[in-house]
Amino acid sequence: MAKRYPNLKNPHLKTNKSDFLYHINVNVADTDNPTEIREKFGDVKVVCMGGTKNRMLALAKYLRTLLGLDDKQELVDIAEAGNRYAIYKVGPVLCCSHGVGMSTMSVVLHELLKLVHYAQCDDPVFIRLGTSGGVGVAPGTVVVTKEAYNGYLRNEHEIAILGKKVLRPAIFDEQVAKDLMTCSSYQRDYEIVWGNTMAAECFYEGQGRLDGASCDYTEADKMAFLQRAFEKGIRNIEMEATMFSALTRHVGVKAADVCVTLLNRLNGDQVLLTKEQKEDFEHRPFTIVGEYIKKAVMPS
Ligand code: R2B
Ligand code: URA
Repeated sequence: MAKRYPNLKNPHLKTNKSDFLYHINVNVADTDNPTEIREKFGDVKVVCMGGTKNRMLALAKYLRTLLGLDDKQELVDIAEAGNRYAIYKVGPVLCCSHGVGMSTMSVVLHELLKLVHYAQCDDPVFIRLGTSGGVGVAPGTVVVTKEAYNGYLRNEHEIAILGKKVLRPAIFDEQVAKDLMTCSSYQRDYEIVWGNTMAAECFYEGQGRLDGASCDYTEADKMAFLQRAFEKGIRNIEMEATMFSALTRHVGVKAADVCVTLLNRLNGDQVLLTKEQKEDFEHRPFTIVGEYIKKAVMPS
C-alpha cells in the first residue's frame, strides 16, 4: 500500500530551511533533507498524549511490557531540555504530556504534527488518553469520543486568527474510534461508551461547577445545562477535545480521544477519589489503547 505521509496545511513550511520545535527541543536542521529526524522518528505510528508527565511515563512503561519491547533501558524524556512537556518513545509509539487545556495542548500538538511530517511517518494516529467528568454515566466509565462540542454546546472549535473568528468542525476519525471500540471486548467491570465530549475552556465555571472561586448561576441552571448536554449525546466533559479534533482533522491526521470519567457530574462537582481509585481509573484508557496498538497497529 502507498505510504500516507502527513502533508500538513502550511505552505510556509516549504520555504523554511530549518525548523526548531522550541517547546519540545527538537531541531530540524535541514527541512529539505531531515535525515536525522527520519532515522529517529520515521517509524512512529501512534502518538499518545495525556495531561501529565508521570502518566505518560507510566503509559510508556506499560506499553513497553505489553508490546514486548522491554529492553530494560531507562526511558528517556526526549523533550526534557524544552522544560515544558515530556516525550517518551517506545518502539513505534510516542507518549507525550500536554498539560491542562486547549492552549497548552495546542502548542505541543502543532510541534508533534510537524515532527511526524518531517519524519515522514506513515499515516500516524494521535490518541489522547485523558480524564474527564461524566454526564449521566457511572464514575470509571470510559468514553471514546465521537464528536466534540465546545462550551456553547456547538460541534465546532472556535479560535481567533488574525483578529477574526475561525470555526472548524470538531470531529474525530470514525474508523479509529470504531477500532478502539472493537478492541475493548476484554473482560472488565466498567463500561466503554462511544459518545460525544464537551471541551470547556475552564474546569470550574466553564464546566458549570458550583465550587469555583466565582459562580453567578444556580444549581438549577447547572442541571438544566448538563441536561441539554446529555441530550446532545455528550457523555463527558474535559478541556481539549474540540481543539484536538479540529486541528488534527484540518491538517489531515487521524485522531481519537479516550477518557475515563472520574465522577458523574449529575451527582456533584468535587473529584473525591482515593489515590488507588484514581490510578485504577487512569489505567483504563491505557488498556484500551494498548489493545488497539497491539491489534490494529502492530499485528503479529
Ligand atoms: C481533564 O482533566 C484536566 C483537568 O483536571 C484537563 O486536562 C482535562 O481535560
Ligand atoms: N477533568 C475535567 O476537565 N473535568 C472533570 O470533571 C474531571 C476531569
